[in-house]
Parts: sequence; structure tokens; C-alpha cells
Amino acid sequence: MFFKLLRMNSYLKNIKSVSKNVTDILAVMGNESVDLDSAVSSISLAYHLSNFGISSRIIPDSKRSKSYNILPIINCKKEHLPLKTEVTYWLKEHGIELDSLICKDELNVDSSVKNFILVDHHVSAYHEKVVSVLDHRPYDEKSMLKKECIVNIQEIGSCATLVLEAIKNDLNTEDIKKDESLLHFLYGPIILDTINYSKDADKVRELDFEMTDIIEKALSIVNIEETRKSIFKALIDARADVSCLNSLQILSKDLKIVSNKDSTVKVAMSGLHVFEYPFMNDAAANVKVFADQENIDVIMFMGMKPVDDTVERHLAVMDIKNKNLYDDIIKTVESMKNPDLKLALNEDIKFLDGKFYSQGNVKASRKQILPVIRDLLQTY
Ligand SMILES: [Mn+2]
Repeated sequence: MFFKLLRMNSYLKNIKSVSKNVTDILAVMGNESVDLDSAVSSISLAYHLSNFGISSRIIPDSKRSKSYNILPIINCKKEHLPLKTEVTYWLKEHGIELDSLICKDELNVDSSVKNFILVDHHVSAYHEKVVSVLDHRPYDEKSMLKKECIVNIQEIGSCATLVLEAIKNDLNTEDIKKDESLLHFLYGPIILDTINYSKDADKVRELDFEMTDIIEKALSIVNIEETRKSIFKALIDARADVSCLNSLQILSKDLKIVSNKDSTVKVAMSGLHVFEYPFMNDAAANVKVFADQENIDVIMFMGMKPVDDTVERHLAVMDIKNKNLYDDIIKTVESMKNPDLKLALNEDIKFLDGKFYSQGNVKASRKQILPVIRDLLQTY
């Protein structure tokens, strides 16, 4: 049971309906992964600025007088939004319809967006038009941001923390408390990105605690530990919940693509339940559709499954259109030494003439395997 953001939903619907006919757009955009932090930060900041106006702390005076139409842009294609299951869960719980959002393929971004505020990233193809940045990753020299751009980068747990700080700077404490639903909306990504304020994870910083304190006081939360824990668990569960995805969508849910230097040869690595995928509806046909769309030569599946109090790891390799590369990858993963994957072939699964393995070394993940495959690809 959460607070519904009804006013925000009507703002989004409204701005979406006018967005097609205007050109003086100020877009608040998150990063391409469209994680919860990016989505919530861009929506919340756009909503706040369109309600309360833009202060000189956010946008330089020279750019501020314009009568902008302020809107959030979700930095992925509309068809990929359902893959961000923790985002769709959190929006739904707060009464925001997915259709109210503007994804980047629903707008002619190049011609209608005059300026950008970037949240949760600061390296962007649109750097020439960026007037403001709120980000929590280390400053990247390659960002090529303009001199007059206002850059608020603080290496803290969550960008949502910076958004709340910006809102707090515009309002007095009493006014902040009035928008309980917005505060609760921002609470989620702060909890998720700080790994529930975990000391071990070492993501959380003082400002995250300060903003959390504002939220928890305003919402009169008594059982702080319990409340944080239950939101954290709900978001983790939602992120892992692929039950509403079909066998095509699931291939892109947790995807990395590696290629050779000129991107002419590509290997896709999809994170999914390896031994269950072949039995999903239209699995074989959808692997081909996906490989065709992404122009993939070889596809690999990698997955981890909790079993009792330990985990199993599985790996699969399938050839799409490059038998040589397929053979090389099989040879590579079977004989890898650093780390040794300890692969055991599963002869029971017959799927697209590929090879399915149990991976005895459960510590080796895609993080270790990906660079090895990338190196191999450089010889192609
Ligand atoms: Mn973030």
C-alpha cells in the first residue's frame, strides 16, 4: 500500500499530449539503463520544476527565462520499458501509468528538445544542449559539458538523494512534507541504490542519510528498519520477477553484447534461467528473431539459480550464423583456466544445436567470462 501520485500522473499525461506540438522542450533525462534511480529522478525533478519553476541553482540565468515545456524523457525505447520490472512495479504502486511516460522513441528528441538536464549520468550525445547535471558518479573528463552548464556531482549513494536536496532547496520544510507521495516515490531508489544503507556495500553517504531522515520524518515512519527492509525486498523481488515477460523480451532483460573492433561480429550474452528457457513458448523462434534484430553471430546464456542454501550456475552457447566463432567459443569456455569454469555438458537439452552446461565453478560470473570472449572476438 503506497501513496498514489495522482497529480504527477495527470501532469505526465498532460505534458505528453502537448509534447508532439511544441519545440521549446526542456527535457530531464536519466541514463540508458533506465534503472529505478534514473527513472524516478528524471520524473520527480521534471515534475518539481514544472510546478515550482526553475531556480538559478539548477539552470544558469542565461538559459532560465525561456518558457520551457518541462518533461521527463525515459532513455529507452517504449518496447523495452516492460523489461525494467522494478521500475514498472514502483510506478504502478504509485499510480503512474506506463503510457503516461515519454520514451525517447516517442518524441523527435533532436528537433524538439532545446535543452537537457541530465540526471544519474553526465556523458551524453546531447552534451551541446545540456544546461544542468545532477549525478552521483565520478566526473568524466570526456563529458564535454559546456562551461555554463551547472554541474552538481556528488559521489553519494543515489541520484534521487540529489533530486530531493534540490527540491528541499526550493521549498521550506513544511511545504516538503505536504507532498508525501513524492517523498515516498524518492525513498525507493535511495533504499535500492544504497543496498538498504548497507555498511558493507559502502554506497551510502551522509547526504543519503540526511534526505532519508527528511522522508521518514515527513511520512511519520515509526518502524524504520522494518519499513526500509520491506521496500528493499519488494524492489529486489520485482527486479528479478520475469514472470510477465515472454521468451523474446527475456533475452534483452539482462543483456550484454560484445563485438570485434568494427562491430561486424557480435556475441550476445543473456542472463536468464538457462535450463528453463528452451521450454518457454516460442523459445527457438524468438532466439532467431532476437539474433536477427541485433545482428548476432553467436548467443550465450548465463544464469544462476538458488538451490537450497547454495547456487547452481549454468551456461549455454548457440550458433546463429558463425560456426567458426561458435567452435572457438566452445573451445575457449571448456578450456578456460583463469578461472576454470568446470563445465559439465548437459546432454538432455537439445535446443538450436547448442551446448548446455552445468558450471561447477559457481563463483565465475559473466564479469569473468565476458572479457575472455571479447578478447577472442578481437581476432575476428
Ligand atoms: Mn544511480
